Amino acid sequence: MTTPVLLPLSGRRIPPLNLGPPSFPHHRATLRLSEKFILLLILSAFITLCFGAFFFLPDSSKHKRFDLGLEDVLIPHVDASKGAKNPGVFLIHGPDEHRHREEEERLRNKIRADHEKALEEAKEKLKKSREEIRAEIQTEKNKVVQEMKTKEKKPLPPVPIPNLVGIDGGDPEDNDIRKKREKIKEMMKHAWDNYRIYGWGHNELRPIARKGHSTNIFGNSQMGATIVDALDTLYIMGLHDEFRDGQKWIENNLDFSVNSEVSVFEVNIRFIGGLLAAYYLSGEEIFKIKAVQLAEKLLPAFNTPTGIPWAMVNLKSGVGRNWGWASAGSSILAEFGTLHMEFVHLSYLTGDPVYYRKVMHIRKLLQKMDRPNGLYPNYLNPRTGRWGQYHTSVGGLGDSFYEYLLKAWLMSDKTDHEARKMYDDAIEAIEKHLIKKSRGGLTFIGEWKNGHLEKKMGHLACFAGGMFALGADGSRMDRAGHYLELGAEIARTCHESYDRTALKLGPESFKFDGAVEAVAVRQAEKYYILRPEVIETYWYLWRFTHDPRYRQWGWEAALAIEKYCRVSGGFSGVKDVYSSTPTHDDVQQSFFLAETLKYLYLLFSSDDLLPLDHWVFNTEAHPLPVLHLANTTLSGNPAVR
Ligand code: DMJ
Repeated sequence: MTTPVLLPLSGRRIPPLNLGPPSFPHHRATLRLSEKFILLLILSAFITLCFGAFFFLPDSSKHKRFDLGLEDVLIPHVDASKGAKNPGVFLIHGPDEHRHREEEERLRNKIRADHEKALEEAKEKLKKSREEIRAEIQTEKNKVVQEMKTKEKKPLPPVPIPNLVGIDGGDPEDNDIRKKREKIKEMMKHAWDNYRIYGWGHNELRPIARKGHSTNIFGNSQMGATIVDALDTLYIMGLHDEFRDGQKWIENNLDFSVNSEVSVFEVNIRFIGGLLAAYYLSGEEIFKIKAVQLAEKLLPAFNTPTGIPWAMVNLKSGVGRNWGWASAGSSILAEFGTLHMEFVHLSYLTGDPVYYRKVMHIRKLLQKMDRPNGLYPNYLNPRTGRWGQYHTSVGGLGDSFYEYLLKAWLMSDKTDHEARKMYDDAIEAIEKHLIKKSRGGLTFIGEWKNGHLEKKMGHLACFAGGMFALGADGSRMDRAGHYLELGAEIARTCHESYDRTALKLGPESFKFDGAVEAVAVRQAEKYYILRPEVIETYWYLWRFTHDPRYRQWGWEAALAIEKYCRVSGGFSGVKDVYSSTPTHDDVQQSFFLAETLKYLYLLFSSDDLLPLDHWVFNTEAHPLPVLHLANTTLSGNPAVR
């Protein structure tokens, strides 16, 4: 800073602080010091301005404002069609003019006093030596660090812990089934041990290169995604040493104050979901604390004109943005619509309604919007609150939004009727417009794009078989039988998509076009990346029907994974399921441990392990307890017992 600085209040020109030449060791301190000084001056100017402006404001703006809070939660900030509004604010009018005058006078005096104090402080600062000022800055810094630490350590309020039923065991009676279950556990050990050796602390593993791996959903961070994602699977399999190893890493290394831009959705389903599930299963407080710390870091993503969150957020700066590829700068339905379960639990565990309010706000906004043919488009612009491209799918971009409507209802002990209604309405529209039967008699879920139905179904959409079965009970006009049947038909179609390949593993996406049925056509759609959705559907169908075909189909998939995806350094996806000599993609996805192996293990367990009337699985297969609020107990947590 070499030019003189103007002090706005007095008009006096004062020289800049002379802190010596900006030689290297002092340079940063010099800059910071000058910045601080300027900050003080700006503050003085700001106070002066406010002081002056106060007298020029119209009378009504000086009246006191009251925010109803709750209204703000229940009604969107911006209604795309009607413009901005803020129903949570009202003014006090009335005869008590005198009282208002006194109040104004009091405020004026306060502003005057603050202003003078700030000036005094600025003058005092100018009298101090460089060392003194530096020491003060250091003290302030230490104070902030200390405050942050205290905040991190602050214990969360004790809340009644839901009755936790069936968190271990599940030994099947049948010997053959028990052996299969053991085999799945061994596969988990292989995946975990290799990650432990070659990828520890990285997000994922490259099992062939034998090193860590990551993708843009985790930004440039090394947040141990596989550890967090795998914890609850380790726990239910009884792999307690491995679980404790993971816990130790989390205690000592998992840090969210990183300058990294992450996917809000992925971090929510894998990290927050994983940490919450680990907390409920083990009762270890650290998981809850980490989940809450991380959730706080995600909150700035909701600072958009509509309250619909950005797809990505920088964990350090809080700056958010959307994926460059998303239609018209939109946020994605399956991303902003897949936060509900975790956020409700966060509010439940912290006693802080902020999380609940964020997701309810999204729900209310969606309820108000027009839906073409009753379908939810996949893209919604967070600035304007308008839909982007009219593309609807139950697979990628849409999938877990529908799943979370149903699961919000289940998780609330079936009391969240609003969520159930939204689910029922959505499913009716989906059935009417997207679900068709192929010539060969296979039921499939197509995608609505550019005004017509694309007869293509993604591997991701195969989860819907399980969803239909899970939602059968409680369906409108008691159509439980119909939805169970629909679920079974989707399971059959998805099984066909596996069975019609050389490797007996399903492609990423398959078509129904003329003679082509349940087969991928484009080379780019022939890969299998260890995804869980088909096995997930087998498991739900197994739980609801006990039809042995689901265990048989699940076992076929497990054997194919073992044969074609297992390598000495872990498990890898394959690039072409139609080629009998597979090429590996060299990625062991974290969801392979969180979901694929967990669903397989549950498929070969008895139903008393994580029973579905007590647990609801988030979209990454992390079990969260149903909040039977009438039936909770403060000592229900195994850690407290
Ligand atoms: C998982 O991360 C979740 O299941 C998500 O909902 C979508 N797909 C992947 C696994 O395929």
